[in-house]
Amino acid sequence: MGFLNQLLKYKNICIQCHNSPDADALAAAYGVYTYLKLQDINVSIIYSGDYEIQKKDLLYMIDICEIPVEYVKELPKTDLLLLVDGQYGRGNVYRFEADNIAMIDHHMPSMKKTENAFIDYSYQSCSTIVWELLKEEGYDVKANEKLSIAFLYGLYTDTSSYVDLYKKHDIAMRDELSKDYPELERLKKSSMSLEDLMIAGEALYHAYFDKEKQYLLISAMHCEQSVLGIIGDMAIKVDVAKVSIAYTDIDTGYQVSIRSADREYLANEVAEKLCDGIGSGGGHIDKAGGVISRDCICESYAGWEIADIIKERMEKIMK
Ligand SMILES: [Mn+2]
Repeated sequence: MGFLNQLLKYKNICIQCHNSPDADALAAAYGVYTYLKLQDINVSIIYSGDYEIQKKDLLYMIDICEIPVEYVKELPKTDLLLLVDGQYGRGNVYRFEADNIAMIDHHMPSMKKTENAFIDYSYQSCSTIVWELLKEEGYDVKANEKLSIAFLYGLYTDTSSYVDLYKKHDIAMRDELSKDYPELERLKKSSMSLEDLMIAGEALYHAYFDKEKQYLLISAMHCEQSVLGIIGDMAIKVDVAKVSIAYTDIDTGYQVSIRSADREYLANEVAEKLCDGIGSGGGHIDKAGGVISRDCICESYAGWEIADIIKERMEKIMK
């Protein structure tokens, strides 16, 4: 029995996205919703927190994919609360009390494995996990164009516009679902807001350059992964930079995007070493990415600034 199938014992299921849902959370929720609906489960998609979705690309995604997501302050009556792209008890997931809780997530686990929690951070998007869970139940995702678009956009935004995409399951989903979708092209070209443009400009303006080791370190205010990717792509074009590292804070820690212009320092190796023991990183030889977990650095680098942790690690990596 697959993971989704075992949830069918609950007749009323509420799928909760993390606060300020992103494309990946919405797509993952929509994937689970689609399956449960087919099985005649009374199912809804909700999120809470301080803000309602405002980003233009997400509103367009909800519209064209017909994702029935609702912003709520109170949990509708439900037998099971199913969290996607987040974990119960985390700061970015509004805490509702519920008798039964399940989770599907691709972030570092903050709890022990239970039969109701599918948490695997070897996936780059939660959409990929749900895509696999649907396949396990014999559901043909490719035949559902709206869901395909949602999954692809979820993966796209969680991997800096596919640039940091490197895990095999995630690549397999992109390859299987990819098709000429004009709606998806439009989504991809509206993933940045004017504010993001300013964040990128500001981050680049304050770039730190290590003259001796020749790497650029760029701190961006809280921004989308796609923006980090754009910053990295631009920074690595600087003539004296061998490596560039751009990072931004995310709820669970820091998202890092790495570029390399020097074969002595491969981006994937820099990413792996930079995140070793405090998160996970990897990618291609010239472009890579990673995540540094706040919980991990609180343990091993208590009181340190993230920039100092990266500098200390780069000192060893580029020796
Ligand atoms: Mn995600």
